[in-house]
Amino acid sequence: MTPQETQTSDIQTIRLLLIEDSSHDAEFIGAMLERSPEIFVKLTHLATLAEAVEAFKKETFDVILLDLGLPDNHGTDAIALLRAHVPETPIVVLTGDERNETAINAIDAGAQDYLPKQHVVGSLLSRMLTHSIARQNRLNQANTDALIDSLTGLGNRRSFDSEVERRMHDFNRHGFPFSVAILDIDHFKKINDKWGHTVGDEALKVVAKAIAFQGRQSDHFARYGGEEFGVVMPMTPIEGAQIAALRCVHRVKEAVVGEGKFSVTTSGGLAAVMPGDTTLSIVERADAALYEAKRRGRDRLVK
Ligand code: GH3
Ligand code: MG
Ligand code: MG
Ligand code: MG
Ligand code: MG
Repeated sequence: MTPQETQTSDIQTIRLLLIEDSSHDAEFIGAMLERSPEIFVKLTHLATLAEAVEAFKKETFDVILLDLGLPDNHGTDAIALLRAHVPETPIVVLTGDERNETAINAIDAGAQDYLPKQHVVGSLLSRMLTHSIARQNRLNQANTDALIDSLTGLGNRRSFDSEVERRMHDFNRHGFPFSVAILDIDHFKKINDKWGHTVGDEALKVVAKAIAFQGRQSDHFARYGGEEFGVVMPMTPIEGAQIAALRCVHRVKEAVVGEGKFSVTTSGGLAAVMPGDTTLSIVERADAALYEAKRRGRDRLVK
């Protein structure tokens, strides 16, 4: 029987990456965790940061146990490097250095916890690992929740803004083009008035689904405001973006709401990034185009 088969449901399986250059220390830690009854550890042991960075391309870990004295990186810089690669994975620092200053530096650099090797005992280490993972999971979940629109499951305004910011940075730094579309449901107030707010909410979900359907993997969809949706299209100049945004407008029109009772139309404004743009100016240009689409009679896209 494998260890996994013997576990009961309240024993946690932890995918642990141990970065430790001393094979003696690594064996000691491995043996200790094996004897810890409250966790089952799937241990990966690597001796350098370079190997760890390579491993992140293929594998996911629940927690990293990091020796601070490594041949290719001595000290807390290692923490910053790991966080840059796997920002959502908690790091517990293990070191032979008992000074308070080292502990403080490690925590400041982003480690979740700190344990001098002299004080390692199995039950303490296993608790540190499980608590670090639990804390990080709550943080990751909160970060995700903060970016999601709960009604439609798309990104929210904040996620839209941060996506535009990220693409603007890529444009300024590397010249990567991108486009932004804002789509607004036409006469939505009338729909709420006629069918009620619950059906209105259902319409928002249907529209969200139609807009996000079959977009490119890299396209980012968000509910930007009440009945407005934002689409950020990375690596997409205006011609391609126009085709994609028009497809959104058409798909919304085809979708039915309220068990086939009715359908809705949208108006869209489109803008592609230009030299000198800011995150504000590109969104304002898309907004101005949207206003123009409304003015020209709705159910259309203006760039
Ligand atoms: P226009 O074609 O000019 O965009 O007209 P409109 O009625 O869509 O625009 P207006 O800005 O006047 O009204 C937007 C309406 O969207 C107001 C509100 O009734 C509705 N709305 C906004 N957020 C929500 C929501 O979360 N749920 C529901 N059911 N309705 C919403
Ligand atoms: Mg060591
Ligand atoms: Mg070392
Ligand atoms: Mg609106
Ligand atoms: Mg509207």
